[in-house]
Amino acid sequence: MSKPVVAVVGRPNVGKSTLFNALAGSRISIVEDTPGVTRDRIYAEVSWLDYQFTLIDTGGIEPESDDIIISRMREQAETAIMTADVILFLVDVRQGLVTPFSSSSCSCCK
Ligand SMILES: Nc1nc2c(ncn2[C@@H]2O[C@H](COP(=O)(O)OP(=O)(O)O)[C@@H](O)[C@H]2O)c(=O)[nH]1
Ligand SMILES: [Mg+2]
Repeated sequence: MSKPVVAVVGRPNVGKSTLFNALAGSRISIVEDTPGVTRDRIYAEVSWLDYQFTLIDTGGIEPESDDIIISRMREQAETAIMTADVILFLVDVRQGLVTPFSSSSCSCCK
């Protein structure tokens, strides 16, 4: 049986790559203060407690942007969401859900 797939998604700069690296046990994904450093999907085979799964780090979702790179990052995140068995949606506790996710902003959530 194939391993479950877990995708880490959320807005840029909320700590997705930090969590990804912590679970992967290695600094695979770049952690930066600058949003938008991770632009594609990054995979790691993870063994955490007694669980084995494939973990995906994503570039972050900015629903309101028309910027081409940010749009591509959103598509990458949407692909990860559609691939995943489990979705870890991270938020910055200090900022909360600052941008409402309308049904038009994320095609995979329609
Ligand atoms: N205070 C605090 N900073 C964090 C935490 N997780 C990540 N960071 C910092 O937030 C910044 C963005 O982290 P990163 O993992 O690259 O976010 P990503 O863009 O969502 O992947 C980096 O400077 C991290 O060191 C956390 O739990 N607490
Ligand atoms: Mg990142």
